[in-house]
Amino acid sequence: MIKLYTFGPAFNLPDPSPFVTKVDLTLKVSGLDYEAVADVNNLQKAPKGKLPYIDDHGQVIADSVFISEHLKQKHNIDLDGWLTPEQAAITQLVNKSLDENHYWVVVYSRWVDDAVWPIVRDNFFGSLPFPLKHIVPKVARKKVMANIMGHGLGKHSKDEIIQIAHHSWQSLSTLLGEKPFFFGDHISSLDVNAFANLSAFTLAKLDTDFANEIQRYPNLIEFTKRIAQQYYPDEIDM
Ligand SMILES: N[C@@H](CCC(=O)N[C@@H](CS)C(=O)NCC(=O)O)C(=O)O
Repeated sequence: MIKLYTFGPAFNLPDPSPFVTKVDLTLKVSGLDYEAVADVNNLQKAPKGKLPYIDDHGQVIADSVFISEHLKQKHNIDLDGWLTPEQAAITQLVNKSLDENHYWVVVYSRWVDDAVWPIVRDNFFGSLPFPLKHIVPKVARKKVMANIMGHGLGKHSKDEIIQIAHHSWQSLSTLLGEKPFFFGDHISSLDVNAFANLSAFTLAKLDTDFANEIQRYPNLIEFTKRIAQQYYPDEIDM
């Protein structure tokens, strides 16, 4: 059985990481037999120092994109196999935009925003013994702050980051329209990745300004609810 290494559920989400959620949902949609191994210490064993990674009968693959590629090569699982070449190209680029830009908005909303950080800190680190519960979150936050600065998103003001988020949400909302999924009646990797990213604001029990702002796009809210109802009826409280 495939083992998927995750952080474990948080904030009413199957996983706090959009990348982990992306792979988890891909595996659910594919119907392959898999087991999610939830442990924050998985990070220490991760081949690229990041989650997710999978162990497929001894074959260890890190990174959500390479995991998808592996599922295609080894198990013939391709959520985009039915798309036209043009739709597949759009999917590639929108997925990159979600991974490389929207993801950092999610990171900002949790780790940088002072209004939300104490809740995130207690959720992630609250169960550590003294004095680790005071030291580890400080070190971790410093590292995330350095990463988001290095990426560049962290250099913007909160209002500017909200604007950047609106650009993604507006485009996704237009692309989705009133359809059940981005390309009609069937799920594709774009739906999976959009769910993984948008649910961080539409379904997470975290009262961020971003969660308020995304309310302007009812079709995106309904989209994430529909996917949650279908694939996470017991894990996500709606
Ligand atoms: N390109 C990777 C990104 C994975 C990633 O950034 N994972 C984050 C969690 S969302 C992580 O493990 N961060 C821990 C760290 O950087 O120390 C993928 O697609 O899987």
